[in-house]
Amino acid sequence: ALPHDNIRSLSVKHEKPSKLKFQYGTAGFRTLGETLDSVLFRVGILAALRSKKLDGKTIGVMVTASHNPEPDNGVKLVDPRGEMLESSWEGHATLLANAQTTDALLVALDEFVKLTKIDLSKPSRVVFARDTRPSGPKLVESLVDGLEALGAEYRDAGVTTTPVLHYLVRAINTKGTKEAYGEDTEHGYLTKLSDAFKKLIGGKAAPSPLLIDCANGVGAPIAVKLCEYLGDSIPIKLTNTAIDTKGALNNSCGADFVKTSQKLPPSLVSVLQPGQRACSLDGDADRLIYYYLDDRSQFHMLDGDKITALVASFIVDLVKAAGLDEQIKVGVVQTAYANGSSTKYLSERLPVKCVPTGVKHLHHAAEHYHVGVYFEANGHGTVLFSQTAQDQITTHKPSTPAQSTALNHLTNLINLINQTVGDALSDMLLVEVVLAHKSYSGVEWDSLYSDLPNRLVKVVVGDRNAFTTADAERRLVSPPGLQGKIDELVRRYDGGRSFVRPSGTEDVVRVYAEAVIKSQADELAFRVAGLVF
Ligand code: NG1
Ligand code: ZN
Repeated sequence: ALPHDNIRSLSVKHEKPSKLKFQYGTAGFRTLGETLDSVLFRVGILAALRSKKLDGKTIGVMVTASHNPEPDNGVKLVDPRGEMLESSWEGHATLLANAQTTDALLVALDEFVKLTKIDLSKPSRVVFARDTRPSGPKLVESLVDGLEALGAEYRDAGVTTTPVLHYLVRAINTKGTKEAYGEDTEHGYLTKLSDAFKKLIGGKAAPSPLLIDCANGVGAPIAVKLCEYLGDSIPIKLTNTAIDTKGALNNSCGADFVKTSQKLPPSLVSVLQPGQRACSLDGDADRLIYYYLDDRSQFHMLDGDKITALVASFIVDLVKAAGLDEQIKVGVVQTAYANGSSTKYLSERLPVKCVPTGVKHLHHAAEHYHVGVYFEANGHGTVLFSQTAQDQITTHKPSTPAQSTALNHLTNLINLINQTVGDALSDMLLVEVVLAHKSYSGVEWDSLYSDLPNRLVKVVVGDRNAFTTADAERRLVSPPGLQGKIDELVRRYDGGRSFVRPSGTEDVVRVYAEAVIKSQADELAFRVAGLVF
C-alpha cells in the first residue's frame, strides 16, 4: 500500500489553495508561480508512480513556463523516451492536483493506484530540472517533498533547458543498450551536438557571425557553454543573457515576442547589422525564430515554417544523393497556423499533413514517415528519423564517393538533431549547417517562398469550451452557424483564410487570418474576432 503517514506528514506542508482549479494542458500545469506549491508536491508523487508503472524507468520533470511572463511557472512530465507524458495520464494529473485536502488526495491516490494497476514494490526514478525563474527553487523543494513522500530515487539536473532535460531522460533510459542516445550529462549533450556540427560544417567556409537573443532565460548559460564546445567552428555573439535581472525574462525579447509582434526586439535595434543573421530562443530554449534586416533595414522573419522548408529540402536532397530515395520517404507535419505559402511550397515537393496544435500531435504524426520534419510556425519542432531510416543509413553500401559523403552527412544529422523534442540550440545548428552547405544568406533562404501577411488575435470569451473544432482545427463545429459566417467573410478577401480555435494553454479563443495584403489580413482577423465575441 501507499505510505500514507509519510505522504500525509509532507502533504500538510503543501495544502492546495482553496479556490484554484488546475489543469494539465498541452504544456503541463502552467499558471502564476506562487500558486503552484501543492501542484509541484503532487507532481512529485505522480512522477514517482509513473516510474513504478513503467518498471522503474526514469521519468523527467521540467519546471518552466517557457515563453510566458516571468511570474508564471509550470511543470510537465517527460516519458522514458524523452517524449511528452502519455496523454491518458494528463487527466490523472489534473484529478490529483485538484483534490482539495490531504485526505482527499490520499483517497484519490489509492483509487488511482488501483485503477492503473501500479505495482508499488517497483523502484521509482526521476530526474528533474528547472529554468531561471525566481519561483523555481521553492517549487523544486515542493517537488522533492513529493518524491520523498514515495521514497523515489531522484537526480537534480539543476538549471537547464527543457531540451537538455528531455535528452537526459532518453540518455539515462537507453544507457548500455543498442539505442544508446549519448552520455547522460549536460557535457554529453554538448559534446554530441558540437561534434556532429563540426563534422557537418567541416571544409565549408566559416559563416559570418550569428547573433543569438537568449530571451534573458536559461538558454543563455547553456548557449555560453555550447559556444565553448563549438570553438571557432562558428562565430556566435550572444545577447539578452541577463538571467539575474528581475523582470527581464521574455520581456520584449525572445522567440515568442518576435513571432507575435513580427518585429525586432528593441534591444537588438542598435546591435543587428543589415545582412547579419540573428535568431531568438524562448524562455526554456525549445523554440527558435530567425530573422535579418535587409539593406534598407527592413525586418524579415524566418519562422518555423521557413525552417521546415529549408531543412526538409536539404534532407530530401541528401537522401537522394545517398541513393536512398526509394527506401526513405521524407514527410512534413504542420498545423493550421502554418503560413499558406509554406504549405503550398512544401506540398508541391513532398507529403504534408496537418494536425491539431500542440507538439505531441505533430510528433506522433511525424513518426509515421521514415523521416518526419515538423515545426510549429512559432519555431517549436524537430526532425524524426525512424529506426527503419536509421538502419538504411547505417547499412547502405555507397557505390560512389558522392553517396558516401551524403550518407556521412545523414549520420551526423541524426546526432545533431535532438529527436526527443524541439530544441532551439540543436535546431539553430541544423539551420546553420544547411545555410553553410547551400551558401545561403538570410535573403536566399527567405526567398524560398513569400509569406502571406497574417494576423493572430486573442479573444476573451465567456466559455471557450463552447468552441469545438474539426478538420485539424481548421473548422468550427460549435457554436452552431458560426463557421458559415466565417466562410462568408473569408470569401470576400483575396487569398483569404481564417480559423478559430480555443487555446489549450490560456483562457482565450484564438483567431488567425491571412490574406494577400497585410491590411486585409488584419481586417479579416478583426472581423472574424467580431463574430466570435
Ligand atoms: P495554444 O495556447 O493552444 O494556442 C500555444 C501555441 C502552440 C503550442 C502551445 C504549447 C500558438 C498559436 N499556439 O498553444 O503552438 O506551442 O502553446 O506551448 O502558437
Ligand atoms: Zn518553450
